[in-house]
Amino acid sequence: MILHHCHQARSMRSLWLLFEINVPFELVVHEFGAELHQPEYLRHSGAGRVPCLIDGDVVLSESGAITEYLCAKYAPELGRDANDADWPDWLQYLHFAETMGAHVATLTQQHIVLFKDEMRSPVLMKIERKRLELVLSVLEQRLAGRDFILGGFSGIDTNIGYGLYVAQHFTPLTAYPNILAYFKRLQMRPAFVKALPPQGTAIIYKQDFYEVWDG
Ligand SMILES: N[C@@H](CCC(=O)N[C@@H](CS)C(=O)NCC(=O)O)C(=O)O
Repeated sequence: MILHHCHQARSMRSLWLLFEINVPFELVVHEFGAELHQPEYLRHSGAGRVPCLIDGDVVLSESGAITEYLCAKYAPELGRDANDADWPDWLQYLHFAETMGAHVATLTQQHIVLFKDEMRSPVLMKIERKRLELVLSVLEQRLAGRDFILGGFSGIDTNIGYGLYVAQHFTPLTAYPNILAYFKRLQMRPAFVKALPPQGTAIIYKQDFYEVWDG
């Protein structure tokens, strides 16, 4: 099995989950940017995105699908199926992770990828931060009285947890006590720590926090 990855990108979800499951795999690390748009890589992931997981003849390049696949095939205890009472919640929150993903991706574009001030939109930055905060308030309610999204650690927590790992760069998580406690719980997991970028490697988030920009 091969995972194509960029440090701090959504592929961190799949890397973290692979470490949780503890199956052998080969990790191929790319630099975030032009390298993903080379013809050789586009053969695997047509839109030039990470993650991309290759398992024999199976090629998947959606982090939610990879979570479903890895849990179903290698770690059913971390997944859910239609026979489980909390399967609807599994589906809802696995996909909800990409609602958060859309906002943090736009904020990443605005604050980091668009490197010249004239390319950026302070209006869009403010709107996307507000929309992210609304998503976080839903998550805050879900986590009231819970340690994890479902009844124990599951694959979903890698998808949601990665969203929080990025979100903390754009809005303070201290406004959400349940989320903060949950995120601290996740950060203590050895598999999460193993999925972090090694010291000295190229990363996307070079600052701890990106303040709303007023132009
Ligand atoms: N919905 C996809 C999104 C994948 C995605 O857009 N990944 C970003 C990194 S976080 C990427 O590869 N961007 C490179 C690019 O757009 O060129 C998923 O959840 O895996």
